[in-house]
Amino acid sequence: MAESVSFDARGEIALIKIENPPVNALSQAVRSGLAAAICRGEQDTRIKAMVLIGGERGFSAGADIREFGEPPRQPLLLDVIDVIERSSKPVIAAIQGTALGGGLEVALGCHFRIASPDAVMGLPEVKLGLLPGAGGTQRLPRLIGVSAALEMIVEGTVVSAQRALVLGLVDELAPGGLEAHALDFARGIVASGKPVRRVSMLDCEPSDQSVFEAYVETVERKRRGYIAPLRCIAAVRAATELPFKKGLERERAMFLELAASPQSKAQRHAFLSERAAAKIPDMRAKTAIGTLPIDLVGVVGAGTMGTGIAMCFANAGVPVMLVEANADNLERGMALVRKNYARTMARGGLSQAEMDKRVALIRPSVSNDQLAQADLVIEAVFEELEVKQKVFRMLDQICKPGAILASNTSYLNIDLIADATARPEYVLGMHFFSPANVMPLLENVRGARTLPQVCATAMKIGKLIGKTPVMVRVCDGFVGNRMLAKRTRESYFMLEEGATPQQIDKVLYDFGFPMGPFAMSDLAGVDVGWLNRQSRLANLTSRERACDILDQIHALGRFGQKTGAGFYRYDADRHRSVDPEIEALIVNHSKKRNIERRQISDVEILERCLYPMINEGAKLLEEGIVDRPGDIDVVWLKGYGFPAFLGGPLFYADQIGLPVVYEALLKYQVVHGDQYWKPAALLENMVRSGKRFYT
Ligand code: 3H9
Repeated sequence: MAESVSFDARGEIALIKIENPPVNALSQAVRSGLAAAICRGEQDTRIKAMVLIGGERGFSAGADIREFGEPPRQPLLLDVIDVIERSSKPVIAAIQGTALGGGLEVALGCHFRIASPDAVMGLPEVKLGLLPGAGGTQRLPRLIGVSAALEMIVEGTVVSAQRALVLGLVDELAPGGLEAHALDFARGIVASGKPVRRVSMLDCEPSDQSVFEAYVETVERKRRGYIAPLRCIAAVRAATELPFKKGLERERAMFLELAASPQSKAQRHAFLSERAAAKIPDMRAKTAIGTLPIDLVGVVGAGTMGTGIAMCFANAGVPVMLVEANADNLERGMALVRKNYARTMARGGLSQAEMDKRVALIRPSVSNDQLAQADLVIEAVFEELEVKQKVFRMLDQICKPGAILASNTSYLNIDLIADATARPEYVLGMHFFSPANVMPLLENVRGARTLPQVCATAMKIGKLIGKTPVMVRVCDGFVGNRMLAKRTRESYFMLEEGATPQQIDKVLYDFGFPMGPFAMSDLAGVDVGWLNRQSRLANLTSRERACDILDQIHALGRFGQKTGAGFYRYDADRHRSVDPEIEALIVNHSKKRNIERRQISDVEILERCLYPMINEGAKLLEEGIVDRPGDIDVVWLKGYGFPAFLGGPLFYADQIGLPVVYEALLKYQVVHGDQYWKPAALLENMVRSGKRFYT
């Protein structure tokens, strides 16, 4: 028997334990170990029942994601689960930690399921561009009903043990020690002679077809462009229409189709890149690097960003001082916090007690002295170097030695900010994205002198507050905004050359972004974009300065959705419509600049929006701003709505072929000049040597 599954006879009960750290993924060794253990239990006449349990960190996180893409290796999980379910002796799944994907499918193949109260269960395959391919789509609706199964399978929702009990997914909770409880439970089953319950033998409740149609409609709206959720619905539907075995065949066929699809490949890449981004390569070997304790956080500035950041910590149960010199601004900030929580509560996402608890964790103050005890202070004041340096000078005086001082800057040089202090090794960037309490990305920026321990702490704290942290180095705009600036530049150039905001927005929307650059600008605020442009005018080329469409729209007081007009016009419900006034403004602008307007094709729009970003990504790698292409993809997936089914800009570039991107860069270089379109040396080298971003 493989070592990753142990078999231990405890009297007449066999304890079968999966031990495959870190998450008990169902690798080939685990699958064969499980099948062998069940057979051994079957054959051993002293054994009357079996308990299946996961060692240490959980039951199982499902199929081994790293095995996907390789030829399937026997035994298949499907067959192992069949062996479990067909066992003549009761098999009890004892679930602690996580039972996800194939892990939950194994539990569904068992005859009984008990769980510790802190366990969580789910079938999140859809998030990897897959469907549960080991019977999950056929067994779950039979056990908990079609509606609940659809929610778990199509949305990948993970449920708590308490909810699982209500749904009938587990038979009992084990508040004490799970292993002892499971052994007692098994003995009870043996003593009572209770027959085994095979989920595959249960009837699947017939379901009204409109349930499926409604789901399809929701998925097409909410998960635009994704194939897997639609296949998930079809698989559950098959459970209601076909006998179990036929349904299983249908599920398997769709699983194989999805597993081989580019979308799933991209989504698996996104999953693994996210995990890889959490580890800083040049620190991995230094095992002695610890992290600093963060028990109290300070946030300077109670504007939209500052309050959002404070909420992130309160949500994670970390006390946070919110400091703002102006009492009125502070009160406005706290009102915003309460409003945001109240909105979550109204949607059913938070109880009153939990909301009160979180608000109480945010301690407002007008006095900087309150920051003396903070272990980490995050500055979220106006985006101007001198302003930030002044704040850091003050923080350096007030904060205790060893406290980390972080800037939420989205562009500025962390090293220059650190120069304002006598502790540059404790200074770094922690770039949150707006709205900070919602957006998952945290772009951590290490300065030239930032201590490894400080970097490691920032990564750990990022994970603690539920963000996806990525570590980058100092450059103008870091990874995300530096790449975005290239897309923004081309979008405006195309406006003056002949495109319309709605045309550009539609191309990017159809590509899979939640919205295009102009709809985005209206949402974020034209005034916000304008302020940013003003602060960066010195960095712009003469053509970028002259392409001042944003300035003109700003001058009309059209600040976007909040004023009912920006690049578009908005009604009271914020529904968008094209505004002829803006079209006229753009046409007039082209005329004044002597630019002859022309038809710009959708292909050109897409190329001119995406390829400069890919080129800039290559430059970021070349300059060592990031260590891996995956870090860039994660920044774009988590911070800018790049569609996960395309895996991020650099993964996408590999898929369409780097020579294709390179040739297009050369084509535009001829028309628009070296300044904007010169291919990165790294890209050129990769194309010459037939390499890709990902091997
Ligand atoms: C499936 O089951 C298909 C079946 O229906 C059909 C089959 C026929 N495999 O996230 P973390 C690694 S599809 C391999 O940082 P956490 C992860 O890469 C699967 N490795 O920890 C990382 O490795 P490293 C459906 C996996 O505590 C390490 O474990 N299941 C897998 O924050 C720690 O991960 C899922 O989609 C895996 N399945 O969160 C569940 N899972 O240290 C996916 C994790 O080398 N997993 N790793 O970077 C998760 O959601 C989270 O990892 C989990 C732990 C909640 C389990």
